Order: sequence, then C-alpha cells, then structure tokens
Amino acid sequence: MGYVKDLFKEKADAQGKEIKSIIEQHGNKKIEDVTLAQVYQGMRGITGLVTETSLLDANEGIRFRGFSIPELREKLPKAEGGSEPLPEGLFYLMLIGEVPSQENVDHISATWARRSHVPNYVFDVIESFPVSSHPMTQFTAAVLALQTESKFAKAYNEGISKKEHWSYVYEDTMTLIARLPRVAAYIYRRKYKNGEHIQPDGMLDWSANFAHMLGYEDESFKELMRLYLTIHADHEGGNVSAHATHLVGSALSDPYMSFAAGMTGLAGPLHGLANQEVIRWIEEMCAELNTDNPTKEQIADYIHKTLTQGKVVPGYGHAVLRKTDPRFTAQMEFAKRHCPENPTVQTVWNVYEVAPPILEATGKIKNPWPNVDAHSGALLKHYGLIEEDFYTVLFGVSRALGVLASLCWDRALGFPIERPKSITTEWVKKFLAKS
Ligand code: NMX
Ligand code: MLT
Repeated sequence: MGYVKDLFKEKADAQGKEIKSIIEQHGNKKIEDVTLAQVYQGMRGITGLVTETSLLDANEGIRFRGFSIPELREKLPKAEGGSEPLPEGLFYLMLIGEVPSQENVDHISATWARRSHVPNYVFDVIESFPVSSHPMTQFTAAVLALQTESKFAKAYNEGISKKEHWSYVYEDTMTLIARLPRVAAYIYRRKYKNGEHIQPDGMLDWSANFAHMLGYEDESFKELMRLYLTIHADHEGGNVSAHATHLVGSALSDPYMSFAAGMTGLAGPLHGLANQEVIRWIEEMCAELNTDNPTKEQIADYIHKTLTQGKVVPGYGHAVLRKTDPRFTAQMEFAKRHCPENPTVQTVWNVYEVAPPILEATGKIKNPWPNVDAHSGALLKHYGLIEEDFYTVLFGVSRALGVLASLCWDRALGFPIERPKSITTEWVKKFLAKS
C-alpha cells in the first residue's frame, strides 16, 4: 500500500472518530430552518451535506482545506521553472488535508503516469460514436467503458466488508484520474485533428502530459493547464457535478459510475457547459457586429438583447457566490501576464465592466458578477484551442480531482445512502391548512 493511501486512512480514521462524537453529543442540534420556498426552489441555501475537500464563502469564494486560490498559487509545489500550482498537489491537499511537499507531488505524478494506460476497447467505444457527437457524450461514455476495470465493483461482487470499501474506491480513484487525460485527448484529436493521436510522455507532469497529448507544446499553455486543472477541481459539495457524484456513490455505485453521473450534470449549460456557451455568445455577438473588438456600448446593447430574448448571459451569476469568482480573477491575472492584447480576452474584460450593473438592474439576478466560465474560453482560444464544445471536457478532467477525493472520504467515513424526503403540493396545501 502506498504511503499516501496509508496516510489517508490514518486521517480518515481520526476524522471518523471526531464525527462519531459530534453526532453522539450534538446530533439533535438544529443548524437552520427550511422554508417552503427553499423546498420548491432548488434547495438553495439549505445546508444538507458534508464535503471535506473545500468550502465556499459567498463573498470570498472557494477555499480548499482552508486555502484560497491566491494562497494555493503561492504554496502548492510547481513544475520546474513554472509559477502555477501542480494539480497533483491540490489533489493531495484535498485528500490528506495538508499542503504537500515536492516529494509528495512527485509521488502522485509518478503514480498517475504509471496507471495511465487506457485499454483499447475504451478507444473502440469512442470510435463507435459519430464524430459529430458532443465531446461530453464521448467522454462520459468512455468513463463508463473504463468501469469494467473497477476494483471496487469486483471486490463488492466478491463480498468484501464495508470497512474495506474505502480502499477499493481509493484505487479506482487513482486509476481513473490517471487515465482521464489520455481519454480526453483521444476525443479531442479524433474530433478535431483527423484522428492523428499523440502518445503520452511519461516524464511529464499530469497537466503538461495532457497538453502534450492534446497537441500543445507551448510552455505557457502547459502553465495554463496547471492553473486551469487546479482551479476547476472542486467547489464544495452542493454543485451539480459534485452532488451527483456523491449521490450516486452513496448507493455504492463504483467511482466510474459515480463520476459519469457527475459528468452528465457538468454537461448542462447552467453548470460546466457554460464555458462553451460564453465563447459562443461572444462569437455570435462579434459576428453580428462584424468586429472582433466590440465597444462597451455595443456589448451593453447585446446583453440587453440577450435578456429580452429570455436567455441567460452565460458566465454570469451563481447560486452561492455574491462577488466576482476568484477563479475568474486568477484567470484574468494569468491573461494580463500572457495575452493582454488578445481581442477575445479584451472583450471578456469589457463584458466584466459592462454586464454587472445591467444584470443588477434587472432586480432579480442575485449575483451579477462573473463566474469561472466567463474567462476560461478566451484563454484557451488565445493558445489555439478554439473548439469550444471541447471546453467542458477540460472542466470535467479537473473536476475529477475534487469529486473523487470526496468520494474516497465518503466511503472512508462510511456515509450512508443519500435519501432526502420529498413532498407533494397536495401535502403542502394540507400542511398550510393545519398551520
Ligand atoms: N443571465 C440572465 N438571467 C440570469 C442570470 C444570467 N447570467 N443569472 C440568473 N438569472 C436569472 C435566473 O434565470 C432567474 O430567473 P427566473 O426568476 O426568471 O427563473 C433569476 O435570475 C434568479 O436567479 P438566481 O437566484 O440569481 O440564480 P440561480 O441560483 O437560480 O442560478 C446560475 C445560478 C449560475 C444557474 C445562473 O446565474 C445562470 O443561469 N447563469 C448563467 C449560466 C452560467 O454561467 N452557469 C455557470 C455557473 C458556474 N459553473 O461553472 O457551474
Ligand atoms: C462549480 O464550480 O461547480 C460552479 O461554480 C457551480 C456551483 O458551485 O454551484
């Protein structure tokens, strides 16, 4: 057993004891009331889950095990000569709860490189889809194809004890994360580069190897990938992809099945597909105005037009955040350093100046500020990755780190099947008549 796995078990056992005593001593304590509006409106604001890997503050944004994004960029180990964090380090932080050393990160990188071989039948499954299929459809199907390798499903079939679940979920997690970049790159090269595939380079870190297999060798693109795959990894437990993975995992579906469920959620335009929608929205605006650098007045008119058509302005708003997403800010800082003259990047910045007051003036949009998806596409486009319907796959590869680290915690802590109570409007009417 690797030392990271041993350490994880040690941490999880200690946390499990603490949780047991919290439940024994304070299990009946109420933390909040639930209103009928919340029950009808997407359970917004109801605290109903424990997710150990990260916590979201409405104003400050995400913290991973207590560390903000600027802190992560400073503290996590970097690639040689690089200045962005290695996502391997974030995974270690989320799993173990401690900032990793360079040695810890190298160990994770080497483990993932060793496990990255993708069986040929997975490529056959991808090849069986029409090339026109959306990359998220191919990606989710490939994850399900990989499921035949699940150690958890096999061990469960053979009748392991509940106490051993975490160990097999951990193994599946490490193998699945190791293989995702190859699967994603295969889909990309198949769909957009005439099926001219690029073999992995086992000497590179997880992100640089992914960039290499996609066909991008520029060092600053590799840095972008390290930043991108770090900041998209986790956003506490209630977002659609994290919650779906956790929910499906709670039925003891294996990590492949659970992650595939998360990915079908990420593929929704109100969630991860918004990164694709942002670039489409900008390109449609530019095409309509016949310019690649629309003025602020033109952007304002286009936002009004979008709202009048009853559509959302993609990349803006959030169910929890009430300020600019620090993931947007991190990407903006990267763009200021690497590509401040790029017209799409400049348009993203102009939208940032123009959109918030217009959205706020509607009086109904609770958060008029940009989220993570408002910036990512412009950066990718700058480096030549122009195929926007692939963007959500990149988000998905990153999201695996958070939701699968959480799934390891779910099983190590022995969390039960998730099954909230639902009601009918008939029930509500009777309840109201009595009260
Ligand atoms: N443009 C237009 N209308 C919006 C927007 C927006 N960007 N954001 C919220 N609204 C509307 C929303 O549709 C709702 O309208 P109605 O009452 O007619 O149903 C009203 O404002 C109130 O919604 P909120 O309570 O502010 O937002 P909610 O928590 O329901 O939804 C999002 C959050 C993120 C789904 C929503 O802001 C949105 O649709 N944004 C655009 C899509 C997007 O960028 N999603 C990516 C989120 C981040 N991610 O990666 O997952
Ligand atoms: C996410 O990263 O999951 C999104 O910002 C959506 C969310 O947190 O609800």
